Amino acid sequence: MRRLAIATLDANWEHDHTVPSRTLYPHQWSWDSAFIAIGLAHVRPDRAWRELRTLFAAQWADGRVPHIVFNPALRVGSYFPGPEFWGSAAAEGAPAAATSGIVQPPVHAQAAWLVHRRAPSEASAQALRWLYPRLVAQQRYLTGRRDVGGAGLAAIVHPWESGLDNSPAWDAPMAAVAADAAVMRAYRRHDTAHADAAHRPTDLDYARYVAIVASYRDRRYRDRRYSDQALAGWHPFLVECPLFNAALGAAEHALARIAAVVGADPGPHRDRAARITEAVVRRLHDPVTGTFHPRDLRTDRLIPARTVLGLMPLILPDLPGRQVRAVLTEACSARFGLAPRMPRPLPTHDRTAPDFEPLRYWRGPSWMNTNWLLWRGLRAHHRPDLAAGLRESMLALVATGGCHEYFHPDTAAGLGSAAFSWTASLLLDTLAEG
Ligand code: 9WN
Repeated sequence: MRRLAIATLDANWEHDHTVPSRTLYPHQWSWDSAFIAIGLAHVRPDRAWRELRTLFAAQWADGRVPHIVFNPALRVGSYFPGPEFWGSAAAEGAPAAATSGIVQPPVHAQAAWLVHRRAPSEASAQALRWLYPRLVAQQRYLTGRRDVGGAGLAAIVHPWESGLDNSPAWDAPMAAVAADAAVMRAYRRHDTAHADAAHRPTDLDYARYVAIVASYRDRRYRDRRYSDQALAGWHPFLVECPLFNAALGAAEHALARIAAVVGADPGPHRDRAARITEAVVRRLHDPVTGTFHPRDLRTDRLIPARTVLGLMPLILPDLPGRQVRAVLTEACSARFGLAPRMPRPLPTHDRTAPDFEPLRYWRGPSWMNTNWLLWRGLRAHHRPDLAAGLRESMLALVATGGCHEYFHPDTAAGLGSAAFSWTASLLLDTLAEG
């Protein structure tokens, strides 16, 4: 399995970054690169730093780290929506490279810390010194311009920003986005040429994805908080996501550790981490269901769907005991099946829900990254029994399905891309840290 993982990452290496998949995602993706660096640290540490440096070289002047950095060498049409659709060059403060204008969960500080901790050296400390101000700027953007709700959390402006694109969590806010599936006749979807359409988002989903991007792009991705351009006034999709904001808080914990290495003050990071955790609990935890839910800022209501996103605040090391227990109850229920002995890792959606779909992308299949995050959270909260059960099931998943992008949650049959980078890299980390 280790050999398969290394071969997958080597085959997906593209001169200064790793593509998530040669067929489906041939450019550089933001949170993929963080997960990829974590695995590369075990086998190709120089490349791990290169991966993060390439991504942050495309950071915008306002601090946003784009979710896609496009490879200019690829032909038009190698991914939809491509650079011509995003039009980043017309936006103020965009880098020279063509990028998207949206972000993904900020798991990069955590990744940088893990890469350094794996083999601390003068070279890794130097890499941290380069990254530190950039990671701080990323946090400042997210907790500043993106604090649309005014509570110290970041709002996502597109389901793609969550990383769990078509999660049932987004059905309600997406239903309010005006779009017609027929507009997709004007475009050529690239994903359905490489993966089974029944395993991917629908055309109506895509019509809405495109409409939300167009709305943001046409305002040149401006998102000042207070002005006639404030996002709250016009943007059709604004949500506080538990995974995204748990990553935001975990990043401050990682930055506190990085600060100590680079000679900066860890104190402000610890303070910010505490404030984010408090806000995640206050704004996103529902004492009735016991789990966390996204908050739709358009209605100021929690979204009722119980998806794997609701378990992700477990990655916050300072999550209060009450919420830790509640999340573990949810994770160990029939909805998700966490146990000291478990045949399969967690699915991405509540197995008992009527809209659970075992084959469709983020609406049921098991993914390595959400399970890896939960595994880390279980270890941080001293549950070695559950962490060990989950780890075994993750290894069995890849042993059965290979380095696929996602997996049937019962059979572990591989779905989507057959050579997916973060499956490979997180497998390496899971194997190494038994
Ligand atoms: C849109 C690259 C990315 C992941 C996301 C995953 C998928 C893109 C797509 O692929 O999203 O960003 O085209 O479907 O949902 O989490 O980062 O692997």
